[in-house]
Amino acid sequence: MKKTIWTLLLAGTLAMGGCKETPSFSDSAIIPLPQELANGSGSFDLSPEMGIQLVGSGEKLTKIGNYLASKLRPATGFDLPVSNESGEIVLELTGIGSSEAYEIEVTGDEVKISADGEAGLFYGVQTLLQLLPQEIAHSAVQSVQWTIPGGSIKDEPSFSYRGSMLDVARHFISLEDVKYYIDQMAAYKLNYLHLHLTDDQGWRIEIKSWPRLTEVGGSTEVGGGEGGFYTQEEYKEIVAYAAERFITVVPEVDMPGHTNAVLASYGDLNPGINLPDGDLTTVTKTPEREVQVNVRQASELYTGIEVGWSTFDSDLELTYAFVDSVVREISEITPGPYFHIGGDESHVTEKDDYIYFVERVQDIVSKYGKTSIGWDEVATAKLLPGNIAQYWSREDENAKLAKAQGNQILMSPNTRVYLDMQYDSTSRIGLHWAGYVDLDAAYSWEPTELIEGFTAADILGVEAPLWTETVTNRADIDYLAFPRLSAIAEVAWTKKERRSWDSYAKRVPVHGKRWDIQGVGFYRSPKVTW
Ligand code: TNX
Repeated sequence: MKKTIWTLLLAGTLAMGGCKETPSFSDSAIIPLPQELANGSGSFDLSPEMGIQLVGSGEKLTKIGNYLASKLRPATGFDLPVSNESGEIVLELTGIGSSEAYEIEVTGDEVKISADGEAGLFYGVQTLLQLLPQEIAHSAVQSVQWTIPGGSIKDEPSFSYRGSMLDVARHFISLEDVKYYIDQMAAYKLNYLHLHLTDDQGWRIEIKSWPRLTEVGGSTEVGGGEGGFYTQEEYKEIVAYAAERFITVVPEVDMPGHTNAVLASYGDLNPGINLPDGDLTTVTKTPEREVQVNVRQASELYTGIEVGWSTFDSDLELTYAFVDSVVREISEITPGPYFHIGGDESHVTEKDDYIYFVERVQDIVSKYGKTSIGWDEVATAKLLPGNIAQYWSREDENAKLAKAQGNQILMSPNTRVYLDMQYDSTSRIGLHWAGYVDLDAAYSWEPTELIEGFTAADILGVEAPLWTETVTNRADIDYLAFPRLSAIAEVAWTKKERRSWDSYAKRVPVHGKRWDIQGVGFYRSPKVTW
């Protein structure tokens, strides 16, 4: 008898050693870390005859089911039919609200994701994809046991705005690469894509009533490349692609500074710099060159990377007619609530002119039914109720001015979330005016603790900007955005008490394997063991 038990135990141990060990549920490398996660019993094996069952109704529910199937089919090779009748992966939508919360229950028989809102269900799907072995990221069939340990998750985000910004002005980013970035954002439950559509070096969105903006202003970029722009149809395509992934596009037209591409396209708008109207005189047209021009003549296109030297003329009525057309045309094709008016680094705009300009532009944005976001300097003006100041400069004064007016801020502290900062002095691209931002710096901070007197109620959320002075292609985007974007996504999603660098540093290497599989050329920060 004794001998039999020992034989059985030995056989069991050998069998366990023979197959790949299933990690426990709580060891799953989910980023952002769910708020509640508990081990269960047994484990679920995804197998060829299984399917996806939709419980509830609505067009988006079907879309989410199909999205999940499209993510599971390539690597598993399974059919995974999506139906209302049966299936072992159950997607249950109990409402149609805007809730981003979801729950997951994994047992031996089924995986059930339930949510009260469509976005929540979509996030549950993202979590499920991360619960599966990383081979699920392959685009060709893998012979893998598709096991998920038993357990349960209850999850919802800390902040309602979790974003990233692409500067498509300094270097134009193709439609295809923007979609690629949207896919990566969706995997980390980010829900706002801010497009910095205009700057000194380029204008990147078709405006039908001012066609030279793209003909002239879109014709180059930093370094003198050919630039580019999105037609309104292409912009709508980005908006729709993002919306299917529960991401809202926030368009930015940066003004009154950062406007040389406009001034090069329409001389009538060009005040020159610090000049009284109408004088023929010498003006600094670009930081590098002095040229004789008459004010109201087009400036030269600019392909350098200096900031803070161009401005609109805030006394000129044509300026506001221009802004009105631009805000109207972009708002018409932007379903999201926000319009970003820029407002940063207007170093050559007189303070009074700046305030007057920002207040008039806010009114125009509000007339077209949108809420303004502006870089934090806009808080020196009177903000309309509900408008947002984006904290970037580390000028706490600006953030405090916003709060004193009863307005929220969006957190983009440059020493933590600027994806264009170099990781360290050896980084092959990136700037370092705000210092070096390695992975631990991007991870280890708390939005509510950065500015004295601020609480969660004062903060709309967190956004990580990718400025593209040194970014020219997808490999450059990958190198600067990953892994940092995943760290910032966790700061925005997971509550402070749940977050720890040690835990993140153990989970992110699993994502590194997925990025390798997907061909994402991420930076192997020496701060973690990959
Ligand atoms: C500052 S951040 C800027 C951008 C530059 C960036 C480079 C902000 C609102 N303005 O114009 O691209 O630094 O890091």
